[in-house]
Amino acid sequence: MLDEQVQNALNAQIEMEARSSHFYLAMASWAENQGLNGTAEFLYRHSDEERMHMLKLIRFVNERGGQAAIPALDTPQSDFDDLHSIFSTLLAHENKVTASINEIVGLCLSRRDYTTHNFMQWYVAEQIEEEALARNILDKLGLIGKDSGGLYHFDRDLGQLDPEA
Ligand code: OFO
Repeated sequence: MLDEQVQNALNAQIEMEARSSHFYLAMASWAENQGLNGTAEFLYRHSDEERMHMLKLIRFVNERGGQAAIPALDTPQSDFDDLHSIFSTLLAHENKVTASINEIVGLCLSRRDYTTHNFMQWYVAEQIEEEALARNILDKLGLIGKDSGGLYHFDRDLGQLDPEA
């Protein structure tokens, strides 16, 4: 049986992953409406990936004899100034997700739930990738500045980038 505190923390994480998916969906839609089709593709895939993170948690909670809670979601921010604001918002959001995952890992140790601790290692590794990717994209945007040719190539390249890679 899943420890109640651990279950509550995992259910809060399910909500966080669902909000990530919803948030990146709003960003993808904004990018598509700006004609930034490569960025939109990348963000649509990123949104799908977050849904997969949520699903993985739901299934784990249920498999361990707990009850996964499916959350209601608020309307996410849907208007952005530019790509820099999109990706800095995304990085700030991922930093919060990392902090939340670290809290769960700490809780698992204090509750001696080594099974969930082991399961959460996948998320720990995933957050390293997600933060590095967002930082890398922001660095590229910084190099491009206001150069529209650079932006064209950036958008095209991002469309081919796998957020999972
Ligand atoms: Fe699920 O990693 Fe981002 O939020």
